[in-house]
Amino acid sequence: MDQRVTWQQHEERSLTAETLRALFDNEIPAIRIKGFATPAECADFAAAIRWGIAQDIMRYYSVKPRVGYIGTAQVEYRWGHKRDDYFIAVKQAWADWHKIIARTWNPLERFMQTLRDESGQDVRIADEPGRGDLFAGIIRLASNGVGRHVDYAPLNTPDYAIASVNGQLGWNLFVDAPGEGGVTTVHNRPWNVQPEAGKDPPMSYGLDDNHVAGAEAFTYAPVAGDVVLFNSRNPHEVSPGRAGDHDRLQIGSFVGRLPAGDMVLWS
Ligand SMILES: O=C(O)CCC(=O)C(=O)O
Ligand SMILES: [Fe+2]
Repeated sequence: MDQRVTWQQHEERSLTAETLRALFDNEIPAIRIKGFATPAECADFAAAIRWGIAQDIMRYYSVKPRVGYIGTAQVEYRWGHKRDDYFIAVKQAWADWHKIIARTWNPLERFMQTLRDESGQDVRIADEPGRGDLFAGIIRLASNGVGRHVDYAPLNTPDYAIASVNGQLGWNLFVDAPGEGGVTTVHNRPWNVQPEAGKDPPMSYGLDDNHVAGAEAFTYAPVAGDVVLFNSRNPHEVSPGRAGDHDRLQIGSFVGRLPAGDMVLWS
């Protein structure tokens, strides 16, 4: 992809087969599915997350600011870990996650069905040959914001099967959201920093302004009940919510597009 690229338009779009393709191809900045969940469903899911926090099911990423999660993140195992460690974590992640889902409803299933209905494509959880499913559907508490980073398996995770995707999106359903702050900025500068042979992929978290200088930016606000999708190959960050405001509670994953057009999900 070119270093200098521009989106063809700058509005959030609704989800159709065509806007999905355009987002994968980085022609538009974001898709919003308004009212994906009702206020009652959001309250119910948020209560299940809070129960999980009280039960100590929530863990915290190895990054600052502090982001809580239920499930696991493949990217935390991309280097410095044996592959076995990740697939052990996946088992625990699904067990923890099902404890939450058992108390409420399943946004991951609903989202996958929505993608199938709109795209007409096969949509499934990503798997690694000989190893089984990855984990998808990470539940997060991100009220303190998230540092600037990129999520793109072909460059971040070249030795897993998900590296064969030719486009990667992030989706999140917000079930609670701060009234101020908690805004995501997406910079139109698709990550293109190639791993050197025999070395770990370059760090793609905590990216400084040099990585986005001159790039156009798009911001979206979390709204409880809405799903927002964006192209996660672009650097993105989340600003902190205001202290004492509502928490930023969400569930989501990545969606990778395989060369045949079918899609796989992981977190
Ligand atoms: O919460 C958001 O708006 C985006 C979080 C994020 O970095 C992601 O889903 O990849
Ligand atoms: Fe991300």
